[in-house]
Amino acid sequence: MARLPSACPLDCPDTCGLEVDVEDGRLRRIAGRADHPFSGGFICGKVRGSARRVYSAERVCQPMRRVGAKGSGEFEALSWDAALELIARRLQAVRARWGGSAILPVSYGGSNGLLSQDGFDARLFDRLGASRLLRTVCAAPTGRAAGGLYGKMPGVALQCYDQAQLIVVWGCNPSATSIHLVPVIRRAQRAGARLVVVDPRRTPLAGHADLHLPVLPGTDLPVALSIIRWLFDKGSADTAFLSAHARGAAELRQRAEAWSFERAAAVAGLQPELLERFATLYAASSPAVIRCGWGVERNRNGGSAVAAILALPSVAGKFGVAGGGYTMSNSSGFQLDPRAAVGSQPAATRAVNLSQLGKSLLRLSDPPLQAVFVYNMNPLASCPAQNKVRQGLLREDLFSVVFEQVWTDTARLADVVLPATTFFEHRELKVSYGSYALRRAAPCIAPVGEARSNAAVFAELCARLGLNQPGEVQDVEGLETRLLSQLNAEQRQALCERGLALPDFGDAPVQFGDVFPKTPDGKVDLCPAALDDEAPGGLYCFRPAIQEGSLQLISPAIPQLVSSTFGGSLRGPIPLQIHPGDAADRGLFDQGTVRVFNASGEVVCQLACSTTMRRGVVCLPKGLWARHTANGCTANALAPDTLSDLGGGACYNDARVEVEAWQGP
Ligand SMILES: Nc1nc2c(c(=O)[nH]1)N[C@H]1C(S)=C(S)[C@@H](COP(=O)(O)OP(=O)(O)OC[C@H]3O[C@@H](n4cnc5c(=O)[nH]c(N)nc54)[C@H](O)[C@@H]3O)O[C@H]1N2
Ligand SMILES: Nc1nc2c(c(=O)[nH]1)N[C@H]1C(S)=C(S)[C@@H](COP(=O)(O)OP(=O)(O)OC[C@H]3O[C@@H](n4cnc5c(=O)[nH]c(N)nc54)[C@H](O)[C@@H]3O)O[C@H]1N2
Ligand code: SF4
Ligand SMILES: [Mo]
Repeated sequence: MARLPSACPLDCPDTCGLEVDVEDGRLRRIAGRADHPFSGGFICGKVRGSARRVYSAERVCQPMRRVGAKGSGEFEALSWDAALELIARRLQAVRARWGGSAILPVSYGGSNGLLSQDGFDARLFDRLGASRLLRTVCAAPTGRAAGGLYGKMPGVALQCYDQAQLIVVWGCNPSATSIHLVPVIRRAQRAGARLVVVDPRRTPLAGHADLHLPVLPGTDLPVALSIIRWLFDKGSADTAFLSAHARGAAELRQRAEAWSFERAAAVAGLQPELLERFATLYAASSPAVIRCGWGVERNRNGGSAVAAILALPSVAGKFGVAGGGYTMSNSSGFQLDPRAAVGSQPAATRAVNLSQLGKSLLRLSDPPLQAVFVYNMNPLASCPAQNKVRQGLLREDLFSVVFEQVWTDTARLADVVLPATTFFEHRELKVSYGSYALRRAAPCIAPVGEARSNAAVFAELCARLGLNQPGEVQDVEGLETRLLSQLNAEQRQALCERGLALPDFGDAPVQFGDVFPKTPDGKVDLCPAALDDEAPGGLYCFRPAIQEGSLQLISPAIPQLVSSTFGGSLRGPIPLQIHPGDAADRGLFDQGTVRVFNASGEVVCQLACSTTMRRGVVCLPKGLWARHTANGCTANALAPDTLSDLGGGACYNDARVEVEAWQGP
């Protein structure tokens, strides 16, 4: 038996170091690598058990071609050569008749690092002149807001949270989505730190918090602005910091002016006293750190809300000490660009917003989308407006390729399905976005069945379509060498010896001590003109919820299901969570079957009454597969394809629904 080093590249802030036991060429045990910082030897249950997924009956093992009607699930095997020839021919035909922009790559980045995304795939689609995909289903509004205020300033490292006196967990549920942060927070609490949680639900950490603000979804903006107003009014704003390091403070103050605690609390569905207690605690505590999560962004006000939250440490003067400041995404330690490494650049073609995939498949013209190539993503599970996505993918005149590890609901709708390797079967480089590390993983086992890596398949398609230029990088080894050449000698050595390299500034930067805003003038811009132009009504302009549907549906992660990747092995049914009072008002019973509906669709599922829910808000987790509900639809059938104020992000948590007892078909 061999014990091999690896690293988990899933879309998760923690990027754990792994050790993998392999016997007779098969995965036996997957565990955490004890000598790796932050993850320190323990990993989530999903990845610990992921050998089951690697060898599951649902694995795509060969290239397959549809033989029955679209969506019927009838496929026949074909050779790789025949499959790639078919795809190359169809893409060429679409380009000849409609132009390159009739082709759309559809990807997000489920388990993908620098070697399996934005390298050879980018070269293929850039050079075909395909439509450009705006990957907005996650992190687009947060990225716009954080970038606008601070440039890509590195945030507080998660392992430094035990140095804080006050920890604010805002729209984030680390118990499901960043498990290694939980023990750090609990340790800090034992040493006397206070914890505030801002979340519509009583999450596990909210249950341990000194203060829990159960805001209505989409109302963080007035909450944050009311605290900003109070800080200025009470003389608690750090005017010395603001005049030395920030621009736009007067403008921000003016825009916060309308938000008294009373008014913000009324909009957010809270007691005003809670806001005052929060503001007082924040002003009085140092170091104070805010972990802003992605739950804040998934609504019409998400971008401005994140901007207002990230403005708080500037206004209150919380920077310059270890454990003080904010964390959003800590991905800026390394600037490695696989697209540049393969010599490509984005084509100047039209942009298609991934959060409006369904609408784009159904309605785009000039030219209409004629071919989609799905990889690193499960759009039927993950995109809003699921019924439109399904209808779009079922279009008879659309040629669709799905390059997948397992038979997802999306794969079942494809014309051609290609088998993809998992990260146990291909090499990968991954920059963490929680702790600060670049990790490297070599393959531990041979590809299962005929699976191939993204790099191999996209490089081969580039070759078949004559898109390569002489002297360019042609394979994954060449790509990796190019990327590693951008590191310094010490980082390269650490990566080779320990599988892990740290950024120039180390792994625990102090904001305004070691790292500073990466804005053009090095200052915080509290009211950036570009964001002000982009947000409807201007930055920090609150847009009230659409008043249809008496309940707000949110669809955050749960521990077993942070994305759809592990949905295949999760047993159903998965219930809709509701406050017992909201259930009683509607004559609904715990564990009864209900119909959750709005104008976009309906979900038939079980009901679970839970006092972790607040009144007016129901919850059905993200990442569900058709098998998890009675009618095959999930939260995304109810999520609108409207866009957030910044970054064109998805508004999953703006869904408004009614719930009634299911009367049968
Ligand atoms: N192990 C593992 N971890 C992962 C991932 C993985 O694949 N594996 N995926 C990662 C990815 S892609 C992401 S984006 C993150 C997401 O992780 P988080 O940042 O935790 O985001 P969510 O799970 O969407 O929601 C977090 C919380 O926000 C609350 N919420 C919903 N709406 C609002 C609102 O309007 N305001 C406030 N204040 N709270 C709200 C929800 O109730 C929820 O408890 O997790 C990452 N973590
Ligand atoms: N309702 C609702 N929907 C949401 C969200 C929400 O809060 N609410 N959150 C959104 C968020 S935060 C995110 S990040 C997205 C995630 O949505 P997706 O990007 O769809 O992520 P996954 O569900 O993990 O699916 C990734 C797929 O890629 C495949 N894959 C993994 N590695 C490889 C590879 O190397 N090659 C190939 N070819 N395929 C591979 C996996 O098998 C998996 O099926 O979902 C979004 N959807
Ligand atoms: S906690 Fe995150 S990084 Fe660690 S093994 Fe699980 S998914 Fe991977
Ligand atoms: Mo995400």
